[in-house]
Amino acid sequence: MRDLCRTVFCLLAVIAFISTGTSFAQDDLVRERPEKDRKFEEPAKAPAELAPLRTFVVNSNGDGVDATPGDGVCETASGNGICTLRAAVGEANALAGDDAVTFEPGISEIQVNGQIQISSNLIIIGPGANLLTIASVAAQSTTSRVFNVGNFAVSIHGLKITGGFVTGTGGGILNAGSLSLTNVAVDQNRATSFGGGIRSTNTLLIRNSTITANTSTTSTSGGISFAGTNLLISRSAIRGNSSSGNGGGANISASVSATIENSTISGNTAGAASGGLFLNRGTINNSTISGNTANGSLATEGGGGIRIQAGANSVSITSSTITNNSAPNTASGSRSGIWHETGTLTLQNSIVAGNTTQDIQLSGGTLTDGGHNLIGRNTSVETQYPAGLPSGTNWVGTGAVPLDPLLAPLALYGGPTETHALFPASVAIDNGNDTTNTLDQRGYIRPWDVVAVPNSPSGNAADIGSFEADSFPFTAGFPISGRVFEIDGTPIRNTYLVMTDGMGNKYVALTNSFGNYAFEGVEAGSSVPITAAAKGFAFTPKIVIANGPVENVDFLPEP
Ligand SMILES: [Ca+2]
Ligand SMILES: [Ca+2]
Ligand SMILES: [Ca+2]
Repeated sequence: MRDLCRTVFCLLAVIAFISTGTSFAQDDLVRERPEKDRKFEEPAKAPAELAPLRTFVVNSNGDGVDATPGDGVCETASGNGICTLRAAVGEANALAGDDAVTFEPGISEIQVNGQIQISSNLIIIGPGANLLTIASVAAQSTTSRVFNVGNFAVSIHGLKITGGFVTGTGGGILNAGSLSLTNVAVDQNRATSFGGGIRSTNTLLIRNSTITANTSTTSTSGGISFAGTNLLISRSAIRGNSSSGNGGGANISASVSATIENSTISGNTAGAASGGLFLNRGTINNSTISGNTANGSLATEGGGGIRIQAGANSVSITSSTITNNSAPNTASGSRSGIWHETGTLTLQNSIVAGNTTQDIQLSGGTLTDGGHNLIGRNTSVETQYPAGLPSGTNWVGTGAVPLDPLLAPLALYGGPTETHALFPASVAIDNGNDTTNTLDQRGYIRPWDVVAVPNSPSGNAADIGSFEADSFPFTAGFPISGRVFEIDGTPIRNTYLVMTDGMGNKYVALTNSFGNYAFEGVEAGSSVPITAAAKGFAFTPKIVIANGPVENVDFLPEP
């Protein structure tokens, strides 16, 4: 390992050694396991084939191309040592095999004039979405997005993508490959056509990320346009995007079975149908859909929160909260919360209430009750949800006397995404039955029994919706540990180690007399930079990905 570190492959070899995934790209493509399983995950050994993975370290905020792609050296002119992001990706594209790109500390913004084309398996590891911005400064054109990802396995961590304005699809990112985004912000990009933020025609996995304020100026899909086969949105926010056509937040093609979990879709606006989501197959679990608007006035438009429309589909909504969405169109009732036209929708342990004028418009298809729901107004679904407090296992109001779920405003009440907290008198508390989740949307323990509140006789003390009242966070984080020692093995005591999390919070550890240090509870899946400082020594910072407990993150002084 130490010999390896004298080569240009040093940094990534270290990262590969200390990471616990089977491989970056492949591991990122594995579906996330439930929190309760990951908690007990044992560290895996990094496979040998990761050792030769090349890393190019961006040391310039310039935009020059690589002088000689394929020579294994990232530099914009022979011998100048200047490695830009564009040069690093260009060099990686020219070389066979997987590559990685990291950034020297202190680089906070890189302005790119024209898209960066990725045509190789690649991992890009930034320090955090709040610490590094990749901004497109090109004039609007067909190539003025930030990244164009070809059909390769690409994962991007810890940076912000902004400023793209494309004539065509995918304002921030156009993806034809297997793309994984973790701790990434896609903010304020525009496209004239599909996908102001992202357009994907292949696999797209979004974790711990935000897709905000993107616009499709003359078409559909403000935040995300998805027409691939595998879509995951987890622990992420899709907020404040807009489209002139359908799908303010996301427009997901009819054949796709999407998984949306522990996420918030809020404040998105469509000029036509589907303010929050157009979704026809898949699952929405432990999520919040709030404050979205579909402004279309035609008979074929509406669906403020969600529109479910295309053919013999099947959508399951569990432990989610759908509120405060609106659709002014009254062509066939007001389609404010959920507009369900075809296929089967199963609703379980969810709040659909407080949407502007109507909660569910059933215009066709089959609505299946999974029990333990809170329906504010049962207009259009009186058969499936007869009024009653309770009505079977459900709590159901009417158009004349709506049931108020007593939700607090959408805000951060813990966890990575905004939720609606429950006021203490809400009937959602302890009247639920959540057999899917061991945590609520925020990552707080569920079910949590409020002793003073009677539980639903057929439930498990879970709350209805995505928020568990009176609960507390489950720390699913992992430890990171290592030693600091001299080349001859002498431990260096009293070395300060500083770790920065994705929110920019700094944590400090001090080595003991054996040179050991440890950080506890590092957020699962996060990539964190660690710096070391000791009197008389200089150390190269490391970036660690906490996919499990990480040991042997050792620091040796620079010669
Ligand atoms: Ca080169
Ligand atoms: Ca409870
Ligand atoms: Ca109780």
